[in-house]
Amino acid sequence: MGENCTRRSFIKRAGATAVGAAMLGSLTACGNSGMMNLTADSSVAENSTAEGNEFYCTCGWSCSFCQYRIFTREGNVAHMLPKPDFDYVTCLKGRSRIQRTYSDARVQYPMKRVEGTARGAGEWERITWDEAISEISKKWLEVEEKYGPLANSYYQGGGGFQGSLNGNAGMIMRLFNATGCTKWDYSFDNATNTGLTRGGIQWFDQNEPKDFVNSDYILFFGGNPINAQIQMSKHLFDAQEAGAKIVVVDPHFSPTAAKADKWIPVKPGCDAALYLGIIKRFMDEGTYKADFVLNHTCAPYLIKKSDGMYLRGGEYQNEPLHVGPPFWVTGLPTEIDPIMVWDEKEGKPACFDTCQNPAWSCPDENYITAWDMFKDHVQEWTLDKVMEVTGISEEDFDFLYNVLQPENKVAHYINFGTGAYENGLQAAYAMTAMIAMTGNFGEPGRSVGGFDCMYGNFFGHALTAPSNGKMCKAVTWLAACDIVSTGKLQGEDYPVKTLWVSHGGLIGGSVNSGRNKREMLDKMEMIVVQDPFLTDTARYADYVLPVCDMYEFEDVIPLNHERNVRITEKCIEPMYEAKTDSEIARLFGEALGLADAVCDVTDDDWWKGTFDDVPAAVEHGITLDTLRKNKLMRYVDEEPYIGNRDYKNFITETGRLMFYVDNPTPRTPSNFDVAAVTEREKMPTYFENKISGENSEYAEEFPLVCMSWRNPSRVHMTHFMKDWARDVMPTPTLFVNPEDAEKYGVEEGQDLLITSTVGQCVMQCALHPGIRPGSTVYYKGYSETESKLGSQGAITTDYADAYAVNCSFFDNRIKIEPWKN
Ligand SMILES: Nc1nc2c(c(=O)[nH]1)N[C@H]1C(S)=C(S)[C@@H](COP(=O)(O)OP(=O)(O)OC[C@H]3O[C@@H](n4cnc5c(=O)[nH]c(N)nc54)[C@H](O)[C@@H]3O)O[C@H]1N2
Ligand SMILES: Nc1nc2c(c(=O)[nH]1)N[C@H]1C(S)=C(S)[C@@H](COP(=O)(O)OP(=O)(O)OC[C@H]3O[C@@H](n4cnc5c(=O)[nH]c(N)nc54)[C@H](O)[C@@H]3O)O[C@H]1N2
Ligand code: SF4
Ligand SMILES: [Mo]
Repeated sequence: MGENCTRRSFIKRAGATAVGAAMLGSLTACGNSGMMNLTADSSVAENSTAEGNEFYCTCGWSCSFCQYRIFTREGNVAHMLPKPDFDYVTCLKGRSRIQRTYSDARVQYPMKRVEGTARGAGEWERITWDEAISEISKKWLEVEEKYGPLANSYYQGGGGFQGSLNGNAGMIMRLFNATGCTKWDYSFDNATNTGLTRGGIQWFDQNEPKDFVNSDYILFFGGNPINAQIQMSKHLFDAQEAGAKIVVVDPHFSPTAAKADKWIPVKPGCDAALYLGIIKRFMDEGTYKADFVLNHTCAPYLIKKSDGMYLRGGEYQNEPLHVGPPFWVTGLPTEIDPIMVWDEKEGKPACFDTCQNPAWSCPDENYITAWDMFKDHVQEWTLDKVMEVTGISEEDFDFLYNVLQPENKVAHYINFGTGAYENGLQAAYAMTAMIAMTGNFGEPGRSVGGFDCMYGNFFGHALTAPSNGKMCKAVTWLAACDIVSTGKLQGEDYPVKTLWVSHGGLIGGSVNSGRNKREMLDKMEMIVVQDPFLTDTARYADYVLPVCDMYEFEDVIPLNHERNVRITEKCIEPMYEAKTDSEIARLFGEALGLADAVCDVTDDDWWKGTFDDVPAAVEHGITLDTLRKNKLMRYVDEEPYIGNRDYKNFITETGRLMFYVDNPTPRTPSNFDVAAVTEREKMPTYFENKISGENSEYAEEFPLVCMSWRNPSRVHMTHFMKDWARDVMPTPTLFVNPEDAEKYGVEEGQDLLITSTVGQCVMQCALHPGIRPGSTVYYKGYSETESKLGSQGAITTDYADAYAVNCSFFDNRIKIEPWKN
């Protein structure tokens, strides 16, 4: 298939503007063999009928959900500016969406792999929508008939569009739920959340970033907002100007550490040990906030020494169930079997929620309080041991301990960096326990939270439940290869034969792409990818369906971080033959015989369900119509919003923070050995990571720990085509400390052959003294088409923790050598 610059005639007309000129500059060079597509038919967009020339669009990627003013000319997007009353400026990534939209990487028509050619070979046949729908549905139904509904499977990522109707939790989920197919749980971004949730912190009930100005310290754990939430970081600088100190705990001198007042370097994957050491110090010196610990944590709860379970009212005194806190997910009332505490005055166990005099310690030798249990547990974390395991200096340890003192107003900002290891859940669980010592939240300047663009959707998604009552069955993608080879997970049948992907790319977005291709994708009887662009994953499909991108449809995007909802307006007609995800869901709903279950919901129903069911929306008059008028609306009155006031929002059974959990459960079932690691789960525990750990069995052969940073010029894999953002950093790069470069005989600018425990790729060497010696960092987001050999997705392990079941992207080791092509 030949290459061509698809937008030639549009550019000619727009050429008078600076935008047009810049486009021309980069597009004349267009010619990346990986981005071959069918011959373009540019007349479609040029005959566009969209009216007017100024719109508001929300960049619904997983970084900041910025809302922008978009200018169109003759039905094409010509320019993008900040919204007049908006705090932020446009970012280069968002701005280059204009070029991306018109790039030749756009999927223009439904396409089918040419029969007899290999997957990924790039030979496509153009088919009509009718043909695509009928062939795909026919195969889907045949497979379902022969092997049952779970034989069809659906994968979606986390980085794609997050709109309510057309995003990954929109109509498309209603369709797949209605089929009752297997749904792959992408299994990233989960360890931190699972650890915080186990401890009881609702990550996303945080103070708005605007409130940073009220803090004495803003403390970053595994977060790099200068790359990853660039728009939010404005509030950091405002706070710094107002006198707040920024403190960053990070193995590397990251771009955020570079802007900080204090950088605390630690060894990778050791944070849990650091936090346990700080907890011990709080306990040793009695500086914890005692009334908070006693009344808002599990400290006084009684554990039976006989079996390690909590003593409960039902067992102890036939106590009827008590009213518990409303269930945080649904808001519905709960009933609980109350945990007992030791009533100091009465000298016997009493229910935690009625006892006025709970004791810190229990004199009855049958029981031990969670406080005493945890105190024993952390004793091993002496300063010397913490320094040895984490590499922190005594001075930095003291500094952190002093910063965390309850009298300081601290904003704890927790992101994903500590979570991308086997022990990532424990890092977050330990962090919860550390914060439990100070109760430092719920007021201006005091908060716990982090990046939550995608995960704090205040709408819920009521209409993803189809009328036929069916639901997908979620299983972890990390088990996909094993499931396909055995047909089973934990004894249950998953005879998976087909795969459908939307809103994500498992090649590159997930781990160990080499194995996934060989053992999963290559075994599929049909792969369908629904994406606006010909991504690595789309190129590996049998059918590719063209989807509308931002600018081409109307939708609504909530930004929990700032407690508001934004509209994104349709400003051009769908490009080529692209359809919106909701339209595609309805078309396949009909073709799969599920019209009654899927298509009975109109767009109007969707919006009604979205807003009318959410009290905060009703209270604030938010409907699609008011949003069309106002463009952005807040759904809380308070500004800045302060999370978890009065400590009412801890999301555990008893509404208290927990550092002892008697029945820890894995986040989701997997093929990892749960029984082997159960004991360590009850209390926050440090264990060494299997791969990146210093004493790892892999350390000798693969001496360098390898992890990724968010790419300042890309959002995940969305800029592999020629656009302005890609021009900034066009080459996959590995940052290496100069000491290591010398040790391993590599040089600046050299192509490096990188070999990990599972695969290989080539990246260019860049020397960076800010990278911790013994480890390396790459900017993620490069596609296979941009790599000289292999790809970044091929070098990450699919080994993970049995409880977190979360991609250990950073729990990785490599060896490097100059690449001889
Ligand atoms: N090595 C390494 N790998 C990582 C990570 C890491 O730190 N290191 N981080 C992981 C994390 S946290 C994440 S969230 C993932 C992200 O991984 P993915 O979720 O796979 O992210 P993307 O590659 O951005 O895929 C999103 C896709 O959705 C498409 N898309 C955009 N808008 C629409 C739309 O409206 N409809 C449809 N159907 N498609 C649309 C885009 O073109 C793109 O192909 O990457 C993970 N992978
Ligand atoms: N430009 C851009 N922005 C994005 C995205 C993107 O693709 N591009 N993706 C979005 C998505 S989906 C996500 S999930 C977020 C992720 O946002 P972040 O979690 O902020 O980003 P990361 O780069 O994954 O890692 C954060 C930091 O953790 C550090 N780190 C690594 N190991 C450790 C450790 O053991 N201990 C500690 N304390 N720190 C460690 C890293 O050095 C890095 O500085 O970014 C979002 N924003
Ligand atoms: S790429 Fe991210 S930071 Fe840039 S405009 Fe889009 S949402 Fe905002
Ligand atoms: Mo993510």
